[in-house]
Amino acid sequence: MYFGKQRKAEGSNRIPPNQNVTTKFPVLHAGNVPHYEDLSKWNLQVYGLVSTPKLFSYEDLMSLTQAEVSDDIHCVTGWSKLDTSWQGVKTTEIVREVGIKEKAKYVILHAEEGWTTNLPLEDFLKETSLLAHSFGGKPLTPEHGFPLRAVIPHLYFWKSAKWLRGIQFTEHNHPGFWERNGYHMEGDPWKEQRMSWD
Ligand SMILES: Nc1nc2c(c(=O)[nH]1)N[C@H]1C(S)=C(S)[C@@H](COP(=O)(O)O)O[C@H]1N2
Ligand SMILES: [Mo]
Repeated sequence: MYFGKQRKAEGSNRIPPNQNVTTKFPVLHAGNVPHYEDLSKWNLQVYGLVSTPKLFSYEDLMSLTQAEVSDDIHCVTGWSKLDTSWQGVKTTEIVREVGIKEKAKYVILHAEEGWTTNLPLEDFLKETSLLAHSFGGKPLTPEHGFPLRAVIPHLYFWKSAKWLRGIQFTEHNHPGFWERNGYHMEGDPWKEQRMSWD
């Protein structure tokens, strides 16, 4: 288990510049909320610059080592939510399953409806990065990404793809949905990397 808040509570300020704390849980996305009747048809494809590309069923993911991450999240539109807790599988655990090739430097997260986001491999593999199936101990609600979403708390929350269906490892940095529309390739809230020109 890893508790980011304990680390950050030691610092004097845990709110990144120009963010406001909310106790609500806003729902933000482009496109439609998918509803799954039958998870036996759902899978997660992990591919690209890996030694063994794999297709994980929901059951496969549940049989991997389970982990919990508690941390603050920061949306680029200005809200931050403190002490969110997520349960799922560490990104490092998935990488252990497929093996990363040396050339891999970036990751593209693929969601339903062709939505994507990109991030450096180093950020994807950070200790606090999780593939979450649950929030606060309960399965994700459809609006928040059921059955599986990425949670990358140290970057603006748009990098945390809901309705995750694919993880692709690449050599080059390919802009995703918001990144093609001007959002930052990295998205560090502490550096206020909101738009690509920030
Ligand atoms: N598939 C998908 N994931 C997405 C988005 C999206 O449009 N599509 N929006 C992102 C944005 S901008 C934010 S702030 C968070 C919001 O997550 P929440 O609705 O659970 O608060 O989801 C991120 N993940
Ligand atoms: Mo966002």
